[in-house]
Amino acid sequence: MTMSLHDTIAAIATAPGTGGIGIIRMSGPDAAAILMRVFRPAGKNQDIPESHRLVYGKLTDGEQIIDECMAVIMKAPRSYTREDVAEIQLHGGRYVINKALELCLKAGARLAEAGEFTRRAFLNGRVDLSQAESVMEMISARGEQEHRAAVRQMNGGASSFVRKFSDELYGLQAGLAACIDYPEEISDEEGAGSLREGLEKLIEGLEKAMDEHASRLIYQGLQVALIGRPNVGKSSLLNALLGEDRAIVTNIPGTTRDTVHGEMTLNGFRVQLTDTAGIHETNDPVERIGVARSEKARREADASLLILDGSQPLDADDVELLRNFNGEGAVVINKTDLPQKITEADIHDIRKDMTCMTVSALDQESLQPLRDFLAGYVQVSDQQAVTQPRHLDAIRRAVRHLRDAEKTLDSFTPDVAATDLQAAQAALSEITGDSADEKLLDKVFSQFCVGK
Ligand SMILES: Nc1nc2c(ncn2[C@@H]2O[C@H](COP(=O)(O)OP(=O)(O)OP(=O)(O)O)[C@@H](O)[C@H]2O)c(=O)[nH]1
Ligand SMILES: [Mg+2]
Repeated sequence: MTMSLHDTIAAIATAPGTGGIGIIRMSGPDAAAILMRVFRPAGKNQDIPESHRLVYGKLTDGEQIIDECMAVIMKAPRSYTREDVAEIQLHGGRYVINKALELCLKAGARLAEAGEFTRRAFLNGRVDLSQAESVMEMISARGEQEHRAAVRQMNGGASSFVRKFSDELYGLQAGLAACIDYPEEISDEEGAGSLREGLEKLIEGLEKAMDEHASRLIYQGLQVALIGRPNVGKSSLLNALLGEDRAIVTNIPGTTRDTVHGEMTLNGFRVQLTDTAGIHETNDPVERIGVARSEKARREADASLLILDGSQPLDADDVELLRNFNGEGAVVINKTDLPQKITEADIHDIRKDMTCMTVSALDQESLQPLRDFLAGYVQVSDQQAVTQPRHLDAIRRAVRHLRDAEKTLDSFTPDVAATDLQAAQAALSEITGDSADEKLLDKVFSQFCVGK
């Protein structure tokens, strides 16, 4: 997509549907002129409003009045896009808002592409690419931690971080260029030696900066599966943890046939709980599919809770599940409100290594240790790190190119190494957008909504 920065774009900035107010936003050299074709200020003064002053008036289609409204002009460069921006605040009815947009388009504006306002802010140098991205992340944040990551990025967190590495890399590139240009003064071994040291340091720094675990937690949440044989109280625990009546609970074994999902928040992170069909040998074709899904949920989860019914002695299915349990998670003995037939010691006889908790789905307070256990998985260091998936991808590629450069140094081909370093630099600059091509920008901004 190649677009002109010289035309004036318009879009509805507020969410679709009916609201208290709706906002039309325009940006570009003709924003003020177009506004004045559709907006009539109240009172005698019909001049273009002063910059950054909200003015009351009417939206008109020729002589016809469409709505009462407020309008504001923000002259460049003191605006979101650094261009002249005009906004109209109307009553938020669907008809009125669409009509207002149509009037602006008829008066000379072009409908904005997704993310085009923010793209202009980027192209005009008001924000770098990762800051532009953070706008969309702010809008789509579903939880506190996602929001926090967006704020960090909006304040230039990722960029300042990456620029530091990029500067170091420029240093190495300069050193290598000197080796290539002045072979008489710097021997290959000597040049390669100091370069290798610099590369190692840089790779180490970049690898330390990547926090894949935090990234997964922030953008996807923690996946937890509740597993166990039928009737132990998996669905009851799901409902109790969520505080809502999500899954069907009955005293009939085999009640849950399909996986049931629910989401809760711990430490500001999203935790997705998956209740599963009770696992046991069965000939019922529907149950068998359910059991297969349970096993899939367990494989895909970050952690699993193996639920046992404490009011019943361990049976063969329980023991088999215990023996085969692998990966992260814990054993949860449920129904402690009833007389108990299982102790933690029984569990540890079979699996010494597993954390074991006792709870009752009927007693919220008894669930606290379980919540605390899960909260242990959603701790991330507050250290500034790179967590945004696109940024992680760019750093991973940069590291790969740096490793290639190391290898080519071993074979004393400095010009090949120079190409690798350049490729690494290019990958890093994708994060800040310092040398972003159209394709990359299209990819980033296509995820935006129109009007932002
Ligand atoms: N007393 C007591 N009963 C419980 C507790 N948890 C669950 N139950 C009961 O145990 C029975 C089975 O509960 P469910 O939550 O449906 O069990 P499930 O593990 O999901 O069972 P399936 O879906 O068949 O695999 C129901 O009658 C629940 O009311 C508990 O902590 N204490
Ligand atoms: Mg169930």
